[in-house]
This record gives sequence, C-alpha cells and structure tokens, in this order.
Amino acid sequence: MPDRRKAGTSVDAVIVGAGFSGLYLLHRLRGLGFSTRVFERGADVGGTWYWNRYPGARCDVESMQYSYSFDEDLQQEWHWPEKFSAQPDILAYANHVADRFDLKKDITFDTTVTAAHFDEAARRWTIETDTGERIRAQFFVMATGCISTAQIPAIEGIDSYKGRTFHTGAWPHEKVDFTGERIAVIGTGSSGIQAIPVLAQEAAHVTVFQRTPNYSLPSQNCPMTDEYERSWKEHYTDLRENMRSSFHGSLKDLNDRPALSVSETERQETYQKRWDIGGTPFLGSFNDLLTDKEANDTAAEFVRQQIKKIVKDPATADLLGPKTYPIGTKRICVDSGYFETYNRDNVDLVDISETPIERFTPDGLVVDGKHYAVDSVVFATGFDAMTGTLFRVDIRGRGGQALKEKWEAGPRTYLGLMSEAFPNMFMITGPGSPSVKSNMIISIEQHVDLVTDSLVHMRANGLETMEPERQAEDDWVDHVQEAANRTLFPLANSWYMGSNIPGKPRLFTPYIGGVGRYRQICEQMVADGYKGFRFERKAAAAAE
Ligand code: N01
Repeated sequence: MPDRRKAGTSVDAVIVGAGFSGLYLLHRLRGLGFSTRVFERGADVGGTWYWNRYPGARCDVESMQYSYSFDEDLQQEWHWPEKFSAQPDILAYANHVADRFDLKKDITFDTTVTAAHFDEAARRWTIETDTGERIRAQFFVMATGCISTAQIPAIEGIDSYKGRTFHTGAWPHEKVDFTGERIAVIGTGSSGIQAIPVLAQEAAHVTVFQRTPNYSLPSQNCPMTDEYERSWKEHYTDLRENMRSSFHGSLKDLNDRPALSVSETERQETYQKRWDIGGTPFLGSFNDLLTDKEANDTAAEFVRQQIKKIVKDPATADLLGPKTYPIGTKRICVDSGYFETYNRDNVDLVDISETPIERFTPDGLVVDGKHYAVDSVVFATGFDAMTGTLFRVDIRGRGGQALKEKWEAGPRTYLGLMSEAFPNMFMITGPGSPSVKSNMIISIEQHVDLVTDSLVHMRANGLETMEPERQAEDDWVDHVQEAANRTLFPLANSWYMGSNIPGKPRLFTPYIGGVGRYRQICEQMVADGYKGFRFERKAAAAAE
C-alpha cells in the first residue's frame, strides 16, 4: 500500500534517494530542525550498493577511506573485514548508519518521485510520486547518485530472447544460480570486469562480448589487518582532513615527478611497485599521466605488457589490451583475477569492436553471422550517468522550464550544486562537481554540508529562495570544460563524456580540478557572501 499518511502535507525539505547522500543529508537536516521527507525507489537504503548486487561487486576505494567521516564514534566502532569492501559489507554499513541514527522512519521506500514543479508565486516545490502522493516543500534535493540509471542497449530482437537476462545495476536480491549454464556477458567496464571472474567459477561456459577493452589493475585485496585498521583509526582526524584537501578525496601517495624525467629502469620499477601494491594508486605513479600523452603511453604499455604476461593465449591477450585511448581516461578498473580468468577453458572472448552484436534470437545472439546459444545474458552495459536519473523526473523550474530542456546541450550548473531558474533545488554531487572523479563519500559529505550551511544561512537571514546567477553558472560551465581540456580525458569515448548514450551531448561532465581545490572554491564562495548566488527575501507579511 502506498504511504499516504502525510498526503498533501508540506515539509521544509524533500530528498530523493536514500543512498549515502540522502542518508547523511536527512541526518543533518533533521538535526538542524528542518522537517524532511526522503523518497526512495528501492525497498531499503544503500543506493548504488542496494542495486548493484552482481557477483563480485566491490568498491575500489579502500574501506578505511570509503566511509563516512562525520561521526567519530561511527568511524571508530565500525570494522571493515577487507581492504576493499564487497557490496554486502557496504550495504550492511548503510543499514547500520540508517539504524544508528534512526533514519528509516522518515524514508518512504518503494516510491519513485515522478515530478517536481516549482510554484513561483508560493516559492515552493510540489513533488509527486508514483504512489500518488503529492507533497509541498521549500527545498528539493536530488540525492540520486551519478550512476543510477541502468542502460540496456537497443539491440534487434532483444524482446524475442527467451533466456534469463540481468543487468549488473539492477541485480536480483536472491542468489542467482548459474550452475551448468552458458552465459553471455556484454560489457567490460568496472562491473563486467568484477563479475566475469566470479561468474566463470560457477557457470558451465562464459562468453564475453567486448566492444572496447579496458585497462584494469589488480586490487591485491586482502583481509583487514589490526595494524592497518589501527593506523587509520588512531589518526582519523588528520587523515580525513588530508583526504578533504587532496586531489581525489582519498590518500594515495601521488608521485610528484613527470614520467619522462626518470630513466626507463626507474619508470618500470615504479609501475611494477604500484601494480604489486594494487588499486588506483598506479595512476599516481607520475604526476603527468593524465595530462601528457607521451607519459601516459608508458603507463599504458606497461599494463598491456602485464596482460600479455598473465593471459596465455597471445591472440586473446592482444584483444584484451586497450590501444585506442589513454589509460585512465575511461574509468580505470580494479579487478580480482580478471585477466587470469581468460586462461580458463570455460571462458571465451568475442571481439565486437568491428562487428557489433547483430541481433538476439530466442536462444542466443548473433555476431558476425555466428550464432551463440546461451541460457542467460548479463548486461554489464553501464548507465545513463550524471544526468539520466535527473531527467527521469519531470523537474520544472521558473516559467515551467524543464531541466531536461535547459540542459539539452549539456548540464548547466553552478558548482554542480544548483542550476539557474531552479530555485531551492540542490543536487548532491551533481554534474560539474568532482563527484565521480573523487572518493564519492568525501564529496557527498562536502556537498551535504554546503547545502545544510546554505539552508541555515537562509533561515538566519530571512531568505526564502536561493539560486545561481546566470553569469556565475556560465562561467562555471566554461571552467569545468577548461579543466577537462587540460587533461587527456576528452580523448576517450567514455561515460564521463556521455559517449555511451546515443544522442547525448559529448562533453566532460564531472569537475576534474581536484577535490581540495573545489572545496576551496566553495569555501571562498561562502566567505564572499555566497558569491554567484542570488536570494529572495521572505515577503514581510509572510515572514514570521
Ligand atoms: O559500466 P561502463 P559499468 N554493445 O559504462 C559496453 C562505477 N563502478 O557498469 O566501452 C556492446 O563502464 C561498454 O563498451 P564501450 C564506475 O565508476 C564502480 O561497468 O562503451 N557493448 C563497456 O564495456 C564505473 O565506471 C565499481 O565500448 C556495450 C560496458 O558495456 C561505472 O560504475 C564497480 C554496449 C559498460 O561499461 C560504470 O561501470 C562497478 C553495446 N551496445 C561500477 N553498450 C567499483 O567501485 C555498452 N557496452 C569497483
């Protein structure tokens, strides 16, 4: 039954999403005395970690860093079992946080927000849900995550396929048994690369359909040691502060030397050392890997050579080696035994870079005239990232303008936080903020704190609406692109660039200027009296 207990009511703030953004924002707003409702389309909390339950799902930011920092007792008491946490552990953590701070009572689950319209006369948002609820709020916050709209490509005959289909981003809650099955996996991004080794252990046969090979680094994951855990917990205050001012929102020992300034021997030793340590610090081997193509080539070649050492069949190894884009410019992957999986007898790789999947049949799929009969298809085909989830809600600001129309040529935000003509609508880690180019939880906390500080500022000063100035927004949009253009990122066809969605404008959507720098910009904006934002005062009669 839909929750209609508060139908037609009005609250200070409506939050969409009960992932890490929505949970922390609810906690903060409630603590500050703002009445708040959260709507969540899932049946429980956790966001990304609620939906992405595919076998092998794991975070590639270290657990000691991929966790909330806002509560000292929480960060001291929580124990992570592994260096890189598996999805069930992260979901358990989200549930623990929700219970610890008694958040679930203000969250309405199984409910999708379908529309949010700004009423200019009343200066209030009217929010509608798919359960027929209608609620008014002064503030409307999309805390919907950057990668939450799963994408299944439109391939001919897909509806005629009679076997089971799955998307990594909408995985069933019950265990899926692939024993004895022939599986097709389409997609070799982070999700596919994590799922394939686990699927291969269970299924009779796995055929991987690869359009673009990905650079992947070994995670070298291991159980958490007391010593490592203690080294973080004893210094959490300082370490978290360092994370907040770092480039990525995480600490990863960045080498401050250019790749070509050292000898070939030293370069190879550096790469090897970081490969052995595991995870994304490999990209910090030198300071110019993402800005200098020649430097980047040396790291890319090192990884290709590693693949050749691991994969026994030379033709397969060659296919798995990325050659068409610089390393790191598509999201770098981190794996547990991915390349080794291709040495198994029950795993085949099919290159579809030149010959796309032609069509599905009732019992399989056809590539280059060859039919592959499969019992199940796993789509690891990614997401309509950054804007897809925002556009699924009919959001209308001043003059009834739709967000989707305003952003037709690409997202337009000031600081990735708000968009002009959409007063009092905030986005947590929206397009134009460090978001997916950072440790998400650090960026979430910063945005949530910025939103709550803004609301407190408004309340204290009798202000009723907040909205970016057009010029500030235009300048920020330019700055986001300038920052990207100083890097190699625009050279890749990635979801950062919107390239994975047919018809999507091709531009770099997150802010790549660095987490620490972005934080400083935001702090300066506040110190300058919320420079770039304009406010409307409460009408005298309306003011209490
Ligand atoms: O999605 P992706 P993902 N025919 O878009 C292919 C985060 N994440 O779910 O590269 C055939 O990266 C597509 O091919 P191409 C992380 O930020 C984090 O894997 O477009 N293939 C690609 O290979 C990540 O980046 C973690 O040519 C098609 C794949 O599908 C983001 O989520 C774990 C196709 C999609 O890769 C998304 O990752 C998992 C088609 N029509 C995810 N369409 C960790 O923290 C698409 N593809 C570790």
